[in-house]
Amino acid sequence: MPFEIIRADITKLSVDAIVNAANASLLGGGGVDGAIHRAAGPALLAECRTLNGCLTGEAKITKGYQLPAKYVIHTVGPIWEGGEKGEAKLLKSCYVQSLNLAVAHKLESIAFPLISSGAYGYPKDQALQMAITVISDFLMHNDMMIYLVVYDQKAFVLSEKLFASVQAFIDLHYVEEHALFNQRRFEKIRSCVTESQHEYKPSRSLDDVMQELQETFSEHLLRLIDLKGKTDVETYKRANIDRRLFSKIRSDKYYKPSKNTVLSLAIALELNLDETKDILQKAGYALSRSSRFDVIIEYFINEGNYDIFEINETLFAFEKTTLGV
Ligand code: AR6
Repeated sequence: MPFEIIRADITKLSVDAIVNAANASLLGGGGVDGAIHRAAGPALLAECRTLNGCLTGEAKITKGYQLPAKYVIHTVGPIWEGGEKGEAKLLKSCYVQSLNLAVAHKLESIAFPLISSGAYGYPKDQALQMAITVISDFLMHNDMMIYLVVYDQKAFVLSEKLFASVQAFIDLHYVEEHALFNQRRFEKIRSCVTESQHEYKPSRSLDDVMQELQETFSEHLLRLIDLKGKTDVETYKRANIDRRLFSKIRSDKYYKPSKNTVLSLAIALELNLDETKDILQKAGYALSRSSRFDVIIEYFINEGNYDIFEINETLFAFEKTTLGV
């Protein structure tokens, strides 16, 4: 199941569990901890008192009380002391232990704040990278809807290098639309002229063409999955889409997916630009140079970078929206 980065107040989310970036006493504090206790009401503190605190890197679960979330998973992140004191290992453990608790309680959805990135001073870009890495590894072997909640504007920092190259690609391609339109028109006219000068020689048999024409999006996708030697599970996980959505596509030959779903699957199958355009066309869509979203996808395909979580990090930074789900 998928992973989404969202900008929200975690106390407002209707998920099975929200994660609290707590301190070792588990008796409340500032930041997200304070906000969760305020929203949950005093019964949360009463239950926390029975837990005897929590060690750094570990996690404990309580009910959600007045929160829309059913549970709160309290975890204690490391205090940043320069990075040489095992902070990364401890931060990783916070995510892993919280996710393990969620599995043990058979939870289907969970929302994390960026643990340690506030009062505890962990550099936000590294905290974000850690969250993304652990969550994406986990999702390769587990089914859960996971939200990573980014609260303040500054929390979201793409690596400068990636940001600069995506920005350069957008600048080059996005603004070129007008010139491109004229160029396309010119090419179309030219190809009409050339075609009329040549005898039409079909390169494929009529049967082949009919076969291709009749292939629906669903059939095309299933054929590509086989062709690329992937499994269904691998495909929908890499696409960051829900297993149930994938089953619908598989069982309904005429399923009409959203453009977002098609692009997610194209990334999962590591399709090149032409193959991506083909599969989009099967579902009635096209890549547009006047959509920044599409230009960013094109950038990653050109780079041969099919890491959906890195793509989503970038889409979120530029467009406040992501692939999959
Ligand atoms: N929803 C989502 N994220 C939030 C919210 C919210 N309502 N409020 C803050 N954040 P912090 P820490 C973000 O300081 O660094 C407490 O006093 C915030 O922008 O809450 O792990 C505890 O009791 C930041 O990115 O937690 C501990 O003593 C992230 O949540 C100590 O702070 C974490 O910031 C823990 O420090």
